[in-house]
Amino acid sequence: MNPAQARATSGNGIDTPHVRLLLRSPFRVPAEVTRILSDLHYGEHASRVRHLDRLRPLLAGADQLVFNGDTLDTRPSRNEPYSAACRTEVQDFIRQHAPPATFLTGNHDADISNRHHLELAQGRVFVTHGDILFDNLVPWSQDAVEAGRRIAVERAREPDPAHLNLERLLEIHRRVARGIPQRHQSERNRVRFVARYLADTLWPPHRTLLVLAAWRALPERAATLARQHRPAARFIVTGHTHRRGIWRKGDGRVVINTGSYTLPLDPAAVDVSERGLTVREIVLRSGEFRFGRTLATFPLAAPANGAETLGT
Ligand SMILES: [Mn+2]
Repeated sequence: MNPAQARATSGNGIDTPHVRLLLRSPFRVPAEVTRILSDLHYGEHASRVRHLDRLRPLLAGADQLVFNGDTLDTRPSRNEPYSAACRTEVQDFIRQHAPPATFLTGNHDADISNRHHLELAQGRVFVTHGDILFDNLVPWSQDAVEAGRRIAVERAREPDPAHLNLERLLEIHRRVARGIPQRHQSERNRVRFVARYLADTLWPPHRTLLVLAAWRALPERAATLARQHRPAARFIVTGHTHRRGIWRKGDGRVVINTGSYTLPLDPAAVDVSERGLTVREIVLRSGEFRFGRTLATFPLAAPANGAETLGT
């Protein structure tokens, strides 16, 4: 593995300096921006990232990037050369055009790095792809039953299955996700892709209900995960269900889903700096992804009076 590949896949070069910066005084350090994107699904016909160059406007103004899972599909495929080529393209593009990047794993790219989550701003921002919120990875998929079975088997093998820490849970999800082969994702023929996509996702009709149920479930499950495993996290940033959204929970936590670059839904980007957290919509305009409206901004500075009760 050459150094560029190491940087693109290991995920080790970003969080340490960033965390260090965030620990310094806000008066001495310029606001360094970590930008979080997810669910590019590069290489799949359904993805609107047909060329990586389309992403160029999204790279400006970020000091570091976090790809929060499902950047592409690296699972076993009927077209391994294609999947491998997509991986190389992404790595080369990031190396040439982007600031330092961390790839967090998703269920489609469980081997893209060994990082399954990330904490920013002294743990106030917790970032993970989001399949950990579902005991079967992808409740709306035809793979859900098998994935759920394998996860249950793996969990039962643990010495204390009822009290697994987050790292262990994520490891199990990644191990199982790696073993679920691609379906329509690597199909290059457009007509066959559409046929397989529809077969995989629209039939039987109640799959739509499963998608809606997952959309509904995600915010509360994300907040619950934080309460159980990362009580200091005020913001939980996920992707996975492809539904962009910002949900303010009753306990003050905010759950943000950065959506997806696949049709028909829209993505968002989250910028984290020591000053705050900004969520912006991303629109496809003139063949490029660009920033659209600002959907929300939140302050991140620690309260001087210590009045904040979250995480205590
Ligand atoms: Mn996913």
